[in-house]
Amino acid sequence: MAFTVGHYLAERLTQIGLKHHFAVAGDYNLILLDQLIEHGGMKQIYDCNELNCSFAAEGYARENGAAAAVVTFSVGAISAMNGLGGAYAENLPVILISGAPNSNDHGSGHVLHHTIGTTDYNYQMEMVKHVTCAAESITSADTAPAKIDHVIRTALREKKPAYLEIACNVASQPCVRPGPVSSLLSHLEADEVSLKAAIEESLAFLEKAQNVAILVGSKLRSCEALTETVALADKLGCAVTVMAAAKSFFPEAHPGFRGVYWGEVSSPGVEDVIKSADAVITLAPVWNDYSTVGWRDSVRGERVLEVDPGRVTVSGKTFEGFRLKEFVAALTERVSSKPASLVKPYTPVALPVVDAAKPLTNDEMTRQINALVDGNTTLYAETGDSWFNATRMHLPEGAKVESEMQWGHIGWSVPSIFGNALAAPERQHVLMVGDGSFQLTAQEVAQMVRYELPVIIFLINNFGYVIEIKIHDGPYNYIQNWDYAALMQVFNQGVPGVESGKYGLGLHATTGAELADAIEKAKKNTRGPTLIECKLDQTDCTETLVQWGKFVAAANSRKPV
Ligand code: TPP
Repeated sequence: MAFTVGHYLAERLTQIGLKHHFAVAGDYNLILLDQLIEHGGMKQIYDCNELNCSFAAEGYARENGAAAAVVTFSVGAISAMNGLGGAYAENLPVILISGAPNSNDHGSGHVLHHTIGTTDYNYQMEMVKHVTCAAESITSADTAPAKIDHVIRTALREKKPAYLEIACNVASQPCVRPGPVSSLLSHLEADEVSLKAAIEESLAFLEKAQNVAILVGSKLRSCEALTETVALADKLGCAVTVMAAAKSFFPEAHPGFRGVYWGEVSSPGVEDVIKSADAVITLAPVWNDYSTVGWRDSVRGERVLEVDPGRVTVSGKTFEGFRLKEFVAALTERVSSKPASLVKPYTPVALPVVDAAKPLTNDEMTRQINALVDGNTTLYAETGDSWFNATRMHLPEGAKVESEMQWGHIGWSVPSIFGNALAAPERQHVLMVGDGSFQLTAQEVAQMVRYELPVIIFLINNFGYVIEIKIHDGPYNYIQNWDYAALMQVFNQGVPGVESGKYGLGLHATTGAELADAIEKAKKNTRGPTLIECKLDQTDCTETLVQWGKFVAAANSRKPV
C-alpha cells in the first residue's frame, strides 16, 4: 500500500495504542475518513454530533491514555472545542482532527461553505489554540509528518488536548511512513541536581513532623503516579485521604485509607485527619472554588509539602525539572515510618436498608448502586448530586470513579462513558446522571445501542436542576419532564441494512423493590445499555450537596470590592 498523509496519521495513532477513533462525517473530512478506514489499524466509531464526539474521545482517553476525534470544519470543530476545553481542564490527551478547506482555496479570496463567510479560514486555528497544547494546519504532504508528530508528542507529554487540521485534498496525498513510536513517547530527562535538592528539603521537613497525612489530588492520575503513591503510603504508614475528584485514585481497602477530604463536606472524620496533621503531603491537587468549598478551605502553606506536576514546594522553597512520579519514587526510598495519623479508624458511610415497598429515596438508590459496584466497575458520576452520591460510596479494589469536576459540563457523562466503555469492554460500566444533565446529550445512548455496549444508566429523575435549586432557585431550574425509559424503544431501530444493536432496555423504578428488580434485569442485558429511570422526590438529595451549595453560592455572590 502506497502511504498517504491519512495513513501516516492512522499509523501514528495506532502506534500510541488507539484501537478506535471517533468521527462525525462532513465533506471536508470524507477523504481523511476513507484513509483512516483504508489503513485499518483502528475501528471508526460514529457519534450523533461533534460535542458528543469530543466527549466520547475524552472518555476513551480516560481509560486508554489518549484518543482521537475527527470532525468537519467549523460547524463540527467549533462544537467539538467544548469537549477539548473539558479535556484540557481534566488533563486528557485528546487529538482533535478537523477536515479543512482545499489547500488551493487558502489565500484565494474564496468564500466557502461552513465558514463564517469571510475569506480568512484561520479563525478556527486561533480559537482552538486556547484549549490545546499544540495546534497545526496541514496544507502539504511534505510538512505533514513533522506536524503530526509534534501534535501527538506534545499532547502525550503534557496530558492536554491537541489539534490538527488537514486540508481536504491533502489527506490522500503520498507521504513517507513513520519510524518507531519511541520518539513520540519519550520524556525529558529529570534534572538530578534539582530532584536531589527537593528530596533533601522534603526529608528535613518530614523529619520534624510527627503526625503526617497524604492528600491525593485530582491531577495525580494524569501524572501516572498512582502506583508510586501506594508505595509512598506503605512506607510512611500514615493516613491517606483523597479529594472528591480523585475518588478511586487510591485503593479504599488500603489500611491507610481514611476517606474523602473536601473541607467542611468531607467524609466523617476526614477533615480532622487533615486539620490535625502537622505535615500534609498534597499530591497534584486542584484548588478551585468547588474543591475549596467556596474559597473556605485549601491545604497549602507552611505545614504542607506541595507536590504538583513538575514542581515541589516545601519550607518556602520550590524545585522543578522532574516529573511528579520521579519525585514520589525517590522520596519513598528515603522516608521513614510516620504512623501517628492512623490512630482513628476509617469509618465508611453506612446507608441503611429501607422497606423495599416504600417510595424510592436517594439513600436507597445510592445503597443499591454501591452494591452493584465491584472491582471491575467504572462508575461515572455526572455533575449534580451524583458527585455527592459517588463520594459517599465505599469502593472495592479495582473500582474506578470518573467525574469532571473542573470543567463541569452537564451532559458530559453520557458520551464520555460511551467512549470509556469502548476502550474497556471487559469492565462493567455504570452511570449516575441527573435528568437535567441527560437532556443535553441523551442521543448518544443510541450509539451504545448501536455498538451493543451494556452500560447501566441510572437516570435520576428529580424533575429539575436540583443542584441549582439548592444553590440559587428560580423558574429556570424546572425542566420539561420526559419518559426517559421510553427513549430506549426510540433508539432500538438499528442501522438499516447493517448488522447493528437493537437491545436497549428502558425500565422505571419508583420503589426499592422495583429498583432491585431493574438492576437484576440490567445485569442480564449484556448486548445493550439499560436505562433505569429512578423517580425521586425533588427535595430528596444529599446533606453535603445542600451544605456545599450554600457555601459556593456565598462565594458567587460576593460583592465587588
Ligand atoms: N450548562 C452546562 C453545559 N453545564 C453546566 N454545569 C450548567 C449549564 C449549569 N448546571 C450545573 S448543574 C446543573 C446545571 C444546569 C443542573 C444539573 O441537573 P441534574 O442533572 O438534573 O442533576 P441534579 O442537580 O438534579 O442532581
